Amino acid sequence: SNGYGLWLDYTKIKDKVVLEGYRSQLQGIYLEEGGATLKVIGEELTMGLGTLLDTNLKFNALGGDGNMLIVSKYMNLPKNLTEKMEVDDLKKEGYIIKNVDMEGGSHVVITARDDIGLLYGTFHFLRLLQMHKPLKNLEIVESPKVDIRMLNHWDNLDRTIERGYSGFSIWNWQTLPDYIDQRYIDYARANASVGINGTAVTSVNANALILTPHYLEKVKALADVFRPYGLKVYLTARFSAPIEIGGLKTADPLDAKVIQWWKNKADEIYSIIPDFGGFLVKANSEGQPGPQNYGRTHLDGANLLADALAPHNGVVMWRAFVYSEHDPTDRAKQAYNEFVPDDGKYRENVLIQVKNGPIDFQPREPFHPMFGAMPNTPLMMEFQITKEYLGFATHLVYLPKLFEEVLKSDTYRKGKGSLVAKVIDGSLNHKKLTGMAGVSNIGTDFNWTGHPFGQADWYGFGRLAWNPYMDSKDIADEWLRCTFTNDEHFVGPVKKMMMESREAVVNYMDPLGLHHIFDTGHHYGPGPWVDNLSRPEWNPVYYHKADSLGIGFDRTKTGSDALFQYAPEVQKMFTDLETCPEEYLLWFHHVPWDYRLKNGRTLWDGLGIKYQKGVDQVREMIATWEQMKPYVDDLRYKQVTMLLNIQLKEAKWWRDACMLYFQTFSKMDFPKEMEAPEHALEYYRSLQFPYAPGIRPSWN
Ligand code: BDP
Repeated sequence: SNGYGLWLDYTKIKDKVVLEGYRSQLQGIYLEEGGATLKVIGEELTMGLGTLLDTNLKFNALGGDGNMLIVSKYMNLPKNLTEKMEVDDLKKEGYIIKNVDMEGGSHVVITARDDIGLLYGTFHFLRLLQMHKPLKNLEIVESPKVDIRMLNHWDNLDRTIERGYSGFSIWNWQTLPDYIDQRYIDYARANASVGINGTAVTSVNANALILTPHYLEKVKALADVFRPYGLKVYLTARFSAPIEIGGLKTADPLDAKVIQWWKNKADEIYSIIPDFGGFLVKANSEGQPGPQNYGRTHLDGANLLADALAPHNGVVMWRAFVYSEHDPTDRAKQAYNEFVPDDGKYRENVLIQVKNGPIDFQPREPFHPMFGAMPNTPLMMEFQITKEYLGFATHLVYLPKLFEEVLKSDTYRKGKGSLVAKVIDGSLNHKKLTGMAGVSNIGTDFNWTGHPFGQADWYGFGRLAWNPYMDSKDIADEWLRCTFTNDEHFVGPVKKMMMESREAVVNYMDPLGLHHIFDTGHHYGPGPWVDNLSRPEWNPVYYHKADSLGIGFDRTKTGSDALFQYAPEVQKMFTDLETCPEEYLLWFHHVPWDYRLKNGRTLWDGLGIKYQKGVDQVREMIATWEQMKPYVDDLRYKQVTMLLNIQLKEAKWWRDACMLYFQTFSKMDFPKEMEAPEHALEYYRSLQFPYAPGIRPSWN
């Protein structure tokens, strides 16, 4: 295997007992007839079962002899089957997989209300086989907990990808619409296999050209490929498009001509792509145009686009990632201040898309205070699957662990148990519209994601968007078995390595609540010393605030009081040093260098010990991987080995650069647990990147 096949790279089951069991259970297939999605199901079963069981499958009519796999919508199943099934809980896109015994045989039935449900059920069923699960006593009832489960591609029209580390954009705008790259199909299939049902194909730093007829024809071609897989297309809408491609003098959201322009544009798009999903918008953020350019608000802007899309059932995903250099308060507070006062005033088809934390996809952030604070507005989650601040596609960091931590955080907005997951699935405030987005890590690299383990982040994002209560460990288990092998000698240790990898990166980059101490522009290596960028809140020194007294950002009442934006229980927990988890210590507090941590050591020692621990954890990962050679193909074995060695080198780089720099303030000796740095601080400060992918020109 070379990695292109992802977790869907079916291979013949080697375990004889398992294989024979499956063969006798699956003597034939009944697949309902129908349109494009049913055809896709047939292909997937032919290829999947054909390969896994190494047989030519027989598609039969219902009612013959033998044990069958029956794939059919509920309404089309014969009564003697449906009477044995309970479908009340089955929602749109959901499915049931169940054993039903009848005269003639013992069958496995996959049923659903719609074709896409059948497709999702089919993928689930194939996963059971890939994982060697028994096909007896199946009683699987699955419905998605979140409506919109989508990828956000930060892909530019010239095929570069902002924060993309796996090659160039897979969308070839030059050869579209006439040339359909096989990748588009494989992409749709992979997404469907984990329940992803939407994709915004263009960057949030948008180019208005995508909304011109020339490009819309190309987008239509993609939408046509994706449709059978249940994947809807969304586009990013540049707020100034009415000026740039519409010839208007203004983009003021209250201007009648502008209102008409967006309405016409929406009508035009839907005439080309009837099931178009809607717009994703970054406005008045980091130089992007928006309603505030005209003295209007985010509310005005979002509702303008919502009204244009509403007749076609389209949605607006308006991003909350806004912060202004003119606002002297803490950057972490700004999104909440902008949006929360307008809770309940947004149109019904608007979702506010909120990053998981209040700053920007750091290795660890507390959950965003907007979650739970807007009970009358749908808030959707934005995770970043591409690892802008977690070592790009070079470091092995299993992200679903991070996602899970956020989703299981308690907002306390309606008392204990008001988890972020409940905000996202809408259950906390009975939301009608729900969503989760992940900034894609996919590119033209042969294996899609650069690092072979980056595939697990795509996979895991999809699984969590389907069910935000899933355990990241179970997801790792699934992914490993489907992608590599079921051999327990492999699955056990590698799963452990994945589960620990997130804490490792926090330890060697940003321990104890440190954040945003990355070097300028590329955000790859350490740059805690950077203080020369034009906007204060782009500089690492703004975030760590190290001085002779101590380190950390005081976000309590004595500081920026960002804590005020959380529910009282959360405020209290983070404010009190006794109860503030040490993971968030320097996020919320400026603490003296000789402050005593829970283990009795000084903060300074604790910092050094954490950095060292991160390095040691990567060493352990390498030791684990070395044992895995017998279970993995040579190619991926070598790739991961090389990448882990880079990760070790860079973990040390982070440790040494940060500790040497912070030492200029603490003036204390390194703790005895810490290995001595290999170079002097000046060396680390002088390191330059000749080339780092994914940066926009003149970006911070
Ligand atoms: C930051 C990235 C920047 C994005 C921005 C965003 O550095 O490239 O444009 O987020 O989310 O993480 O809009």
